Amino acid sequence: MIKAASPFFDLTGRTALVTGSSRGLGRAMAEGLAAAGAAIVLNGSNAGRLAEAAAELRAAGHAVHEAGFDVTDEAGIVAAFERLDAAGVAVDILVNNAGIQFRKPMVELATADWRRVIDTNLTSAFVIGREAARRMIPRGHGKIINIGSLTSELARATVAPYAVSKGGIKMLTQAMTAEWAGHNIQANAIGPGYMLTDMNEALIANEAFDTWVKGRTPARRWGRPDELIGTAIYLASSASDYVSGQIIYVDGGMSSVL
Ligand code: GCO
Repeated sequence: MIKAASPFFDLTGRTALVTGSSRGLGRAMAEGLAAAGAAIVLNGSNAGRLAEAAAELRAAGHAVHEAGFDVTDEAGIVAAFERLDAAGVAVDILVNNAGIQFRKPMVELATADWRRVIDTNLTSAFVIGREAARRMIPRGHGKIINIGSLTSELARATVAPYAVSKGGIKMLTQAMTAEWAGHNIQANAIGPGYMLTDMNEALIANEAFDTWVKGRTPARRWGRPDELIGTAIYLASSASDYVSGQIIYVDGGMSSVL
């Protein structure tokens, strides 16, 4: 348990649904929110990985529920929320983390691949956010944390659908604020920089790209998934009750410099 430095950051009594949380950034944030006192609803589309992650978090003493749905399956999302309702599990904190990357020049990009990235990274955040908000509004409180990217602001060649989806995440966060802040729901985003994740494995292994990231990042290094935890706890806690529509970059300074 991370001893809360102040009651502001204590998540005891809250439940957090983190999409794509059986590995990578989602797993790290789920563990961090659990350590701050939250019960966790783990999500993933791979049943084996989800069960393994749930067992590991339970072994660490955390309260864990499992919600194995595909974030592009609207019926599956609705059914998962209905199962949580029936089990008396109220989602107080939603982290829309699930996402995929697909690197290809646009002139070679199939429309189906474009749609797959947009559906997984952006439309899912709307659908899951809507289902969560429908339940948060009558309860009078909620926290939504959407996971953006440096590409929420700046494009990079060969990642168009990903960048467009993450630019959309930034504006969806602001749209959620426009409609839900009056119901005491704070919607914010985290913009990770170049992080050491499976999704970036090919980039990390590429010497030229690795050199570029370290040269372009003022911190001169890649970020670790656990380095998102503090910002996730902040945005999930009462410390951010008057903060909404913001995107906080955890990027070693990359978005701040030319
Ligand atoms: C890429 C990377 C990036 C990072 C991250 C940067 O191909 O450029 O996958 O998209 O993952 O989103 O903020």
